[in-house]
Amino acid sequence: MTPESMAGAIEAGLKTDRFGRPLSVYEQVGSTNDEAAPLARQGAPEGTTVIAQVQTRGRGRRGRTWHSPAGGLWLSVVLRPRLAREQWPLLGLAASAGAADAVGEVARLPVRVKWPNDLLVEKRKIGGVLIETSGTAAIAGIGINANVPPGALDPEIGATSLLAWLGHPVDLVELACAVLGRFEWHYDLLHRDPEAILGRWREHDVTLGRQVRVWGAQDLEGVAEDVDSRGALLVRTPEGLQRVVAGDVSLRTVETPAE
Ligand code: BT5
Repeated sequence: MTPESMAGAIEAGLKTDRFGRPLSVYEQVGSTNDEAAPLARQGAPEGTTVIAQVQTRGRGRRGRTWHSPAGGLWLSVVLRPRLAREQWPLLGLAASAGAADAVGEVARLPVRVKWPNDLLVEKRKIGGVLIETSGTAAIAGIGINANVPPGALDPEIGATSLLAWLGHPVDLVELACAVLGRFEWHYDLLHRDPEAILGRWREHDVTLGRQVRVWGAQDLEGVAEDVDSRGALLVRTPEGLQRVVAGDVSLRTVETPAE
């Protein structure tokens, strides 16, 4: 599908109020977040969206590489949050809950979210969310390994794709419309009732109640008890309850004592 025909089909299928409008679709860019950031600085309206069929310099958090071959859905949305800055981490939870719902709707797969931003099918990563700031705007990047052939992702990273899981491709246009629609819905909910987004996120969550290891900005182990009103993960450790605002989390298998 050419970028022009993809853009036309998405515009025709969108049920959103703002997200996906206006929309640019490219065959290849470095990173869709890098395309969206200057648009935001130039005053692009909330919902402005950039989609690329391939990213050559896709990135994850802390400068990590995000593999973005053909077949995936790589998109960024310009946001102009009307939230206190300390609530901005909730944008990532809204985006991941929306993306998880969208994949569930289109692929009929139960997608789980792992704090802060991983989309998982079973234990494998099928997508991720990267929120960056650009002046007073935020750029929400969402990547989903939709029709990425199994061999196109490095086996080391434990990733999967919808194609590998289902055995057939999904309609990328339908998926893009669903992601933008469900993300907008969650984003609007976040503005109406910030606490409610936590409830929506928890419906998909695999982190809470689990023994976790956190590393990155903080290094600790304990049981993930909850997510607070600013999106931080609360982990019960032998030293007490720790508030984790950023970092990576791995889930430990809980050892049940022998009877
Ligand atoms: C993320 O980072 O999961 C955020 C990914 C966001 C990607 C979107 S695509 C559109 C927009 N434009 C961009 O340039 N980025 C956003 P993080 O939690 O840091 O995870 C990164 C790690 O995931 C890497 O270090 C790899 O281990 C793994 N990884 C890389 N590519 C992957 C892929 N395609 N599928 C699954 N895992 C991957």
